[in-house]
Amino acid sequence: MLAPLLLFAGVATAHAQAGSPAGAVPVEHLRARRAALLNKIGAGVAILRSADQRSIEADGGHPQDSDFRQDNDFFYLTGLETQRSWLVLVARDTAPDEAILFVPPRDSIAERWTGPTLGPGPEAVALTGIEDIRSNAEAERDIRRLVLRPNSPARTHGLYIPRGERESDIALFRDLVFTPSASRAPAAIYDLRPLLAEGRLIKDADELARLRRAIAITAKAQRAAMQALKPGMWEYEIEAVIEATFRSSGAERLGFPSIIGAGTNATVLHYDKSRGQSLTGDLVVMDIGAEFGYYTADVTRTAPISGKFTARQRALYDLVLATQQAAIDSVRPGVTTRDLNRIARTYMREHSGDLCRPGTCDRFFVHGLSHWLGMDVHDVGDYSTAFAPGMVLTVEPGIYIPEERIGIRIEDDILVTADEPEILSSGAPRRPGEIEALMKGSR
Ligand SMILES: [Mn+2]
Repeated sequence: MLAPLLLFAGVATAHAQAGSPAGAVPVEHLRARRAALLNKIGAGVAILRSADQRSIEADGGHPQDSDFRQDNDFFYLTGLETQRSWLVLVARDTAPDEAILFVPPRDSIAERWTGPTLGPGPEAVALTGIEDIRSNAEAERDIRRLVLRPNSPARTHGLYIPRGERESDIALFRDLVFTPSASRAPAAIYDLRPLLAEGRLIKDADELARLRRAIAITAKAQRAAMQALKPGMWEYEIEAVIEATFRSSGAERLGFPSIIGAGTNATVLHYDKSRGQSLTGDLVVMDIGAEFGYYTADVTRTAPISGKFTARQRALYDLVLATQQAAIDSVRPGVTTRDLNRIARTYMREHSGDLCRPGTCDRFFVHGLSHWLGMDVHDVGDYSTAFAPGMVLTVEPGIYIPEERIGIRIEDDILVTADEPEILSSGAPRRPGEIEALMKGSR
């Protein structure tokens, strides 16, 4: 071990993301994302705030991961993991657009505790492609002046901020929205979030690379879990296999709390307690997602704890699988999630046969079929948007019959292309024969 004095001998110059398994976001992508947003705004000023470090004591969090995760929109536009930072984008009709970034100056005392940070300087310029990077020391005052000066596009066209819960928590937003003097107020206040959501809906090459990694890691965890399953196993033991695979594969966080439900718990849609013990003959629903480089997977598999589906389980499973396939086959540009949902429910109803008498099995399909996937597991984006190449969505039908201890959900992550959709999560087996073969091979 090194003596403490040696440990503290120098302040490294490495930036905050150094060593991230996902690496930095290429600058050309960051520039293109900002340019697309500025283009949507046309004329006006947009302001975004970074996330802050969380206090485990004050914020009621739990020490399960690091104390900081960047705000998704801020990361999307800057690629930075700096705290207490601001991004100001100025869109003009005539003059060139402008980007100004405020980040905390480096602090050698603080860095002894939390490691090297990225201050204003050439390294930050190179990482972000933003030329104008300033210290955040007086950021709120500086931004207020910038926004409210007489020729500001905010005064002539409007101010764009993320409206909602953070608006009243942040003093600068509060000042600009609720109490500007009448003679110096922004022309109008707009919500920045829908414009950002439009951009984030279509994944660029770097986003897709991160998503593919998150999904590949999650598929690997599904296979590891299937190989580990045995009757009597506790749900938390299954969860441990999954999350060990995530971490050992470079995933830095969970995209959401793992849902591992055996038997009756498999019929509880967002069951995340993982306290139950499996019984021989149970089905286990595993709805999991690793986060890699700020992007999360969301893949669900249902496996028989004993290694083989019963005839009844198999018949219901085959119906869910065929329903899912019918929906996936219908993913094409121009289709909407509403169309897909109708296609899936109609398919399940028409192919139920006698399985769910009296009535049809779609009455046990009690949740939505699809959601957008990206930086958030239920990613941003308007659900009436017609599919276009580069969008990623889940397709996840299910059947839940608590009286029979049967819960089945199959969920895959689908990339919309100009033609056939791509199943990004095909690394996790979903045909019953493949699942049984994988489980048998491990016994
Ligand atoms: Mn999902």
